[in-house]
Amino acid sequence: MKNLKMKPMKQTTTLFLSVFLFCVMGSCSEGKDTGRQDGKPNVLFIAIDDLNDWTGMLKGNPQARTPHMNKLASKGMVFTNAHCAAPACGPSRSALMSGIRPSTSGNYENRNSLTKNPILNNSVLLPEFFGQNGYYVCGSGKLFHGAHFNDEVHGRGFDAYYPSKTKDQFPWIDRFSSPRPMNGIKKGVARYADWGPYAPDVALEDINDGKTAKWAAETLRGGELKEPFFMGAGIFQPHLPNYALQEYFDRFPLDEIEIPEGYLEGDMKDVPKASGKQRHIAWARTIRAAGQWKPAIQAYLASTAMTDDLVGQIVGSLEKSKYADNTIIVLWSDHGFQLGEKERWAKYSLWERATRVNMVWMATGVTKPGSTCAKPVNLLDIYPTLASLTGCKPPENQLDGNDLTVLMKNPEASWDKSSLTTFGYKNYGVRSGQYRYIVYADGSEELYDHEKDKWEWRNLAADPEYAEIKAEMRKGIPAHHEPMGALQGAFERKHKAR
Ligand SMILES: [Ca+2]
Repeated sequence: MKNLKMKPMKQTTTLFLSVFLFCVMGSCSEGKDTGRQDGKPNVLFIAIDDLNDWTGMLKGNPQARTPHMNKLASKGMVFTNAHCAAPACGPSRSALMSGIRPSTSGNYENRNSLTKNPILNNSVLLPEFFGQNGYYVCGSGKLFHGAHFNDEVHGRGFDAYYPSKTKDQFPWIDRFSSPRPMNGIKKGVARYADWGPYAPDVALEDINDGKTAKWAAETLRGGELKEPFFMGAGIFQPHLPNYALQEYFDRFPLDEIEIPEGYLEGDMKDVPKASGKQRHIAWARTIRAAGQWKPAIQAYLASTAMTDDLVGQIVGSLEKSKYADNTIIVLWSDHGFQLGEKERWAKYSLWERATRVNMVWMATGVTKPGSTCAKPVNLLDIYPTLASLTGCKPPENQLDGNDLTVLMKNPEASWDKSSLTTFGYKNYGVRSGQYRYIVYADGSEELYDHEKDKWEWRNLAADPEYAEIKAEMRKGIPAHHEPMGALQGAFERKHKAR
């Protein structure tokens, strides 16, 4: 399937060959000629920010309402044990877009630079990869980490970016139903950790995520894209602040909101102190003390429901377009989020709540509609999998991830890999089919058995009975630990000023 290339030839032969290649690649839809001229499928790449497993397809919270994502899942394939490469926007997206894991690149945290990191800067970033393979590459919204995009990447690899190649859209607009902070918490949480409804006259297309979705939907429906194309659409919600239209808050009445099932009083008693050395956000305590736990959950659910409607706009438009039969869809979120579990209101940890992500694929003729796969996979696998599905040869000696097409064809295929999440230098979380193993830079450990303990309440690491399991899990930890790479300009200046 790899490196299928064609030279120009007479049109009839080209048409015959493109249909033939399309079928060979397993993408032939009932023998229908889709009109493609070079045998390569288009790619629709949908990124969602800070969306944890509170979705219909991952079933992390029965109160979540995501009908459009569920519908996409029913037509494609969901990886139910997928994890991020790093539990923060910057390093997660740098890893996904380069295919290089943080321990290889040294890009561990949001303050790390992408372009000042020679390993990442010299890599072929995913949009560049598609450009080099003859794709028209366009995008909008948050695909890279905002600071990387605005200050560093500047639309690198994109033929077009809406509305600008050099400046990302601001995540929210200043038209609210009441003065900010709308949650009434004036101290103890960052200013952007707010939530509440927009003013009543604000429509979806007025807010920036709505503009991204509208651009993607209209561009697809317009039918004038040069093929093959790679289109990226990045939705910022449900990242904080959780500002959404009132109608989405109304879908989740406050008196029906339940606290997270994964929350346990005293859950931190058997957790090593090293976990607190990672960026620990004490917002959970502040939010609870202010009596705002349930309103904050309501806002996350509301923002997720709004995001889901935007996904519905984009995917619905693709389905109605002429590209419907020859476009691969991958939808992913950059990491999970803890809404009070383990005393955190944040991502930034190596626990399941922060590492588990949504990863949905639809590749006609490859993924079986409504299928799921529980093998441990990673966002790092997206780059090599897209290369495989499109028949484009991946860059040599660059990609750390795995090609998932073997699991797409057979979700029960033999798979001896675990999924690795890195946060900061030498802190690792390894997920297998059954266990999560965490080891921090100081050597302290955690081990959880997901068959008995899906919320990771009972740390088994000190139990000698699990010595062999731990040894097995350690095989998922890389041998090389690249030192922390260069910082972004703003962080560098702050560092020097100290
Ligand atoms: Ca994020």
